[in-house]
Amino acid sequence: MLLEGKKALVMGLANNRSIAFGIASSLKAHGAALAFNYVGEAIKKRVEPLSAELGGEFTFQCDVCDDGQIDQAASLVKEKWGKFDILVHSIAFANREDLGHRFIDTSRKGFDLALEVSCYSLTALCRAFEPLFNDEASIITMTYLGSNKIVQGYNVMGVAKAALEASVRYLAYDLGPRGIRVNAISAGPIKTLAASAVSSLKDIFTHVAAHSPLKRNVTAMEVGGAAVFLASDLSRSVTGETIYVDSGFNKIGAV
Ligand code: 1JT
Repeated sequence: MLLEGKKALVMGLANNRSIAFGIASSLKAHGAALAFNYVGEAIKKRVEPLSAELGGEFTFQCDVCDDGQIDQAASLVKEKWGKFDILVHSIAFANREDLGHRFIDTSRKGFDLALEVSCYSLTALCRAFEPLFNDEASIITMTYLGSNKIVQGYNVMGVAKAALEASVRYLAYDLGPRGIRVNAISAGPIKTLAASAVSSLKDIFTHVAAHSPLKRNVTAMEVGGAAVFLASDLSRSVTGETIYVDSGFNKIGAV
């Protein structure tokens, strides 16, 4: 098995439709041990049964906006596992009012919040976990096409994902000397809890199914396949990269 003996921390699981769930299932299928975070009591109630279903070894509270909780998470992971091999960052947030309307209307607070949760959190987690990563560890985050193309309504999330993809490159540079790799997966639209916040997404699903090279949408399990590749030794020279798992949609100019 590709990930036998590897330990994977999966951050951002909300329910069984989460991209984090597809990734965790795939990592487990290839032999990885798992642990999950949750943000508050409501999410904890959902994460614990899913963690049990996936044979998770422990769960822990970690709100990525709170440095104290990040430090506590690092202490707990150190106590439970010592070192670990795979970090999955599948976390994003923006105020609903900042999606779907005009980007120009994004407030300072809305901008800061989206970038703090969706982008800065990756750097904060990498720094806190740096001493706990085994050499040749793999860090994986999630992004979306709206980072480098206009996707009407994605707005401040597009700006946050652009900054996230740039963060992936700089983190790859800082952690590279230890063989630690940092990559992003740019997934096509998937019907998750986050996606349900967006009314125009229905049209995007229809558009991808009609116009992408593969003429279909993607699943969280397919994203999991790319995550297994990035987590494993098969990708040992791939770092700072954004891999598209989107039925090839990003390559279309006009049809
Ligand atoms: C968030 C949300 C991050 C939805 C997201 C996301 N990354 C991708 N999606 C799906 C999506 C969203 C929009 C879109 C196209 C795809 C919602 C909660 C905050 C984090 O534009 C039409 C808006």
